[in-house]
Amino acid sequence: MKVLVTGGAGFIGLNFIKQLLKKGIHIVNLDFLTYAANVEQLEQLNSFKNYTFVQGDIRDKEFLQQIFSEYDIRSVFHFAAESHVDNSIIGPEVFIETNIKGTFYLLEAARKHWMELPFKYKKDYDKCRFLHVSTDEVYGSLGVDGFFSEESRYAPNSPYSASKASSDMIVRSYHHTYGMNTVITNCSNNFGLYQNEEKFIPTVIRAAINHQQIPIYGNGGNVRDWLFVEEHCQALEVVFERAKAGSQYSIGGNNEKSNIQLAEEICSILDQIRPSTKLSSYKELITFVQDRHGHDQRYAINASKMKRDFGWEPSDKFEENLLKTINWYINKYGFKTLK
Ligand code: NAD
Ligand code: TDX
Repeated sequence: MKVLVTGGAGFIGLNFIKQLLKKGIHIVNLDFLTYAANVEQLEQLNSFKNYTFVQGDIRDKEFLQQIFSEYDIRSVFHFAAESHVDNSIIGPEVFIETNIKGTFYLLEAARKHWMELPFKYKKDYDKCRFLHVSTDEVYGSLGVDGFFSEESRYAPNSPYSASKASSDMIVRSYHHTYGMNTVITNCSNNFGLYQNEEKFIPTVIRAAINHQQIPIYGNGGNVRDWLFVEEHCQALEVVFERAKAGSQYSIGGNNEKSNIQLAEEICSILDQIRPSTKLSSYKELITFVQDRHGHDQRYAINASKMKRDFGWEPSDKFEENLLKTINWYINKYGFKTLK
């Protein structure tokens, strides 16, 4: 019996697999290896005996059915997705295909495999679990006040968030209709090691150390709630182990920053640990550029259900984790790119 992780070559999936492998759990990592995959990092995982990599597409339903039977999958952590909002604005179709249809095919493969297993008791079927990793963006945008929680109304604004919202609804329906043991998590913005360079924090670091303009959309006043990826991964394990079937959890960092505030914070850290040879501060590179279409103003999570049910809460180690992240990116491309 093995645990299926989809999208395990991506940012969060890779962090998650590293966490689980250390515990001796056997993981099957199913990833299509799109542009977002961390191929070099994946190779290091091959040294674990309890790890199997399968390259494949969640849009391929026959292939998914084979995987469920071949590895007798009874636990699923579903990360695989197209994840970048800007890409969804330029080309939404692959978001519909991967995030909606891909999730549907995966649910179907799980349902068919689990229903065909010769379980003597319904409780054995109920032990098979499908955890769907989703986002706070399904709830749309907040004004200056308030927080998203499990009770918030779905109001997605981008093709990305609409595709994630749709996938959440399909997962929900599989619990209500087929009694499948599903759980949905909606997390705020993650940061940390292995994040694709298209995302905001890697963009700021890369631009700064290359002495390029640091692009800030609009006036930089948009707010995100940042959570260190390893804390998100721990939260997912807790939810998987302890949540009730059909439940949903909001996960957040309790750590709101406007984009301009965060960019300046990163620049200040870089000024200390890797001062520019040309500028008195990297902040001089900050440039306001055209805003993202339909740019959500503010995301913030009330994660009190996670605390109440499981005692989980985010740490207050943002600065320490941001420094760790910056150092990792400097090692990744700092020395060779600094002019
Ligand atoms: P990512 O873009 O870094 O990685 C996605 C992975 O999925 C990649 O390895 C890619 O190769 C794989 N993939 C894409 N299409 C596939 C397909 N058709 N078949 C198989 N694999 C495919 O994404 P991420 O930031 O690690 O996000 C992981 C999940 O977490 C996503 O579902 C995302 O919506 C959700 N999420 C992300 C954040 C965040 O801040 N990054 C926050 C909340 C929720
Ligand atoms: O160059 C940039 N300049 C800029 O100002 C980029 C790439 C982003 N931004 C802004 C847009 C957002 O307000 O920074 C903020 C964060 O942007 P992203 O890193 O693209 O993240 P976001 O759009 O908030 O979505 C992320 O969090 C929720 C993930 O990409 C999603 O997958 C997740 O669901």
